[in-house]
Amino acid sequence: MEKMKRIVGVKVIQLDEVGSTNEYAKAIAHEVPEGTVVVAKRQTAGRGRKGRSWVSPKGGLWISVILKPPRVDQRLAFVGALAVIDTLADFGISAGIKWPNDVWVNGRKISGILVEGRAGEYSILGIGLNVNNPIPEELRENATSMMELIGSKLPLEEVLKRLLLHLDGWYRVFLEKPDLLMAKVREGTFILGKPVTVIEGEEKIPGIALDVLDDGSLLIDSNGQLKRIMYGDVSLRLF
Ligand code: BT5
Repeated sequence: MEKMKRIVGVKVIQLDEVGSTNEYAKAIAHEVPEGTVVVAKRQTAGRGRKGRSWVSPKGGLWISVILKPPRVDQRLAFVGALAVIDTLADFGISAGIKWPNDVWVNGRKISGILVEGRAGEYSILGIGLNVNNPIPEELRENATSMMELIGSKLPLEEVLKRLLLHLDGWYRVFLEKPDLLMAKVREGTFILGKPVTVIEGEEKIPGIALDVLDDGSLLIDSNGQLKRIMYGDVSLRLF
């Protein structure tokens, strides 16, 4: 069932259940104004990047924001990540960005972001944030939720409200002062200066993460060679 509500001035379409809020958002993107948000209590086919799945039972925040910037820009993922970090801070949780699209707390993932779009038409900023939802056994080692960190259930609508306010702020920064957005990303990225392995396509590249460049790419020093990674998966190496 679809309900429409305004939260902090934002048009929010609320669904009880959907396959993926990103898919739903894409289907209606042409008919709704920029900034419209789709939120579902539960996703049955939540998606991550590269066809991976995103576990989305009741209790979490699963949202997609329909945006219409001049072009599809992967840096929109940072708008999502910084808004999630600020939202977590509002509830006393300190979090960092794991390039390119995750938010982590104490070595575990609390939020994942998926940007998809069609050039010249729309961009969908999908955000999954574990709030009160249970974390399945197989993800426990690497994933956490706000409830687990705080020790009690959180008011989901209040978390959504905070997230929407921060998204509005960071989206404006992205449009008007992208340099400031990227400076904040660098500040919030905890892998910088650390040994990492980057998986880019079929390739596994070991190196030291040096910087996030203004275009959003990751600069690493791989055995003395500088490499710019546009899109990939990063894991921290212990040695
Ligand atoms: C992501 O992909 O992290 C992007 C996730 C985006 C989810 C949102 S929810 C609203 C919107 N609608 C959608 O259908 N998607 C977006 P990736 O970097 O590929 O990470 C996926 C991996 O994260 C999986 O392979 C699991 O290992 C792990 N994972 C799955 N569900 C998780 C969860 N709830 N919490 C933490 N980790 C999870």
